[in-house]
Amino acid sequence: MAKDLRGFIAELEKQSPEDVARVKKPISPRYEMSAILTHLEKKKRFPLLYFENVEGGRAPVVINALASRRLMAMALEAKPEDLARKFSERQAKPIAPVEVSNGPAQEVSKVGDDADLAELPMLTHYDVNAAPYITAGIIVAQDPDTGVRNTSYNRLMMAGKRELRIFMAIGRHLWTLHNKMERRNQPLPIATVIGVHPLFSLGAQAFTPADEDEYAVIGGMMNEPLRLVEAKTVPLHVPADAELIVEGQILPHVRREEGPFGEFTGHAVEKDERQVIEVSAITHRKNYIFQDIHAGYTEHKLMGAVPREAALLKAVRNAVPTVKDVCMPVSGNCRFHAYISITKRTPAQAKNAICAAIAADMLLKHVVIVDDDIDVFDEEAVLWAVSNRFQADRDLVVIANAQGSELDPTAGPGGVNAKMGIDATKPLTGFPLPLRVPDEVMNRIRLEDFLPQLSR
Ligand SMILES: Cc1cc2nc3c(=O)[nH]c(=O)nc-3n(C[C@H](O)[C@H](O)[C@H](O)COP(=O)(O)O)c2cc1C
Ligand SMILES: [Mn+2]
Repeated sequence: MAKDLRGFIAELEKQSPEDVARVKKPISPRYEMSAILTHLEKKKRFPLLYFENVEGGRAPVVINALASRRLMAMALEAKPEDLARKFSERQAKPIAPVEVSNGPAQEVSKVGDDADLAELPMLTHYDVNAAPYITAGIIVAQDPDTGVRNTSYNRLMMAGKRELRIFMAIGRHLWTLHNKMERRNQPLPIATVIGVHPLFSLGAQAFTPADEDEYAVIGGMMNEPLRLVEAKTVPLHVPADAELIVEGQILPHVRREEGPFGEFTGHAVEKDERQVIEVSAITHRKNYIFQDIHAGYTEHKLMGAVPREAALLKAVRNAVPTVKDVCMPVSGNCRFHAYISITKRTPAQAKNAICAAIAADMLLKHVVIVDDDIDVFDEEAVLWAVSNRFQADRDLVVIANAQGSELDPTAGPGGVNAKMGIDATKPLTGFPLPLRVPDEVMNRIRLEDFLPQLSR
């Protein structure tokens, strides 16, 4: 069976039922689901949430399909600390998609004026949000000259029965495709894919060159070819096993107000004049599941971490072959901070690692390089290394006025911000020895023999 969202949930309920929480009481997508999620986040609980009974008889909603490294590790068949490595492995082996004549994603098809976005259970997360949004929509678009397909998550604001407004970060692939078409005074046909297997979500975010077909990258991530069907109203192929597809086009030379919207930084982004999508069809499974990703919450941050960590690992390895691990922690929105461990072999390699990391990821602001005895997934251990092995006058790198994210709340106009590198590695020689109880004694004196009640 093809990998899809409902198959993943069924598998999860079988293998790890405590990771799925079904809400049976009627609930509104306007703030109420967000309240449930907020209560759980405060308790640091991140189960996959399945809202079965959505007000107005609308489709059920799933949130948190990628809210923990453990869930992603399950999907990728890897250990949590190996996610970036496994992601890189699969990214290096794309699998071409296959075309099929029909698929569940088109069981119900509403074309033209029959399409109505108001039927979807789009969520309103925060008091500042201007309208309900599609937040788990993966936009597929094709380069008109090369035929290469791109995928990216983009927030989509509800603006009418058949109108969405879109935020495309400037310079990214989707923005570039739209820009190319706009210069020709033409619309860019797109399809928005909603409700997919977590591996689809991860593959869709891979850092890829513009000439690589992202459907093949997604296939590689899923370890099976993606099944595609012809879209109803746009010249594109769409995933046959998605829950829901919204077809349409990004209009040339049209800008209308989008936002405010609460973003991944935990802050609102102001309204601005942004691009407009005219919807031409909505297709879905008969009993489709709607997916949401809560902006600024753990899932949103973590799902972006793995593709970025994979890209960083690769870039830093070019500069420092003995790089060990990379973690982009939730405290840095999984984008602004990176903790990188290296097995240091030459006196100043940490500085090279800092430069490589900063150059590789535009969103990254702060990099901490530690020795390989520090677990980068243990934030306290990383800060311990900073406190003991770092001197600001010698080990700090600051780059002023670099390109960062437009969403960084402290950045200047156009997302210009500062980058900082912290070398928290010890010198190769002449540093005090770390503390250790002799290995022989650690292995001989076992907790289960002396304090069995505390050994688990
Ligand atoms: C949940 C989520 C929401 C996102 N929202 C947006 C968005 O609204 N606009 C945007 O430009 N990028 C957004 N991104 C980031 C893009 O999906 C990501 O940078 C993508 O890989 C860009 O691909 P591209 O360069 O191929 O267009 C989002 C990512 C995630 C995980
Ligand atoms: Mn791309």
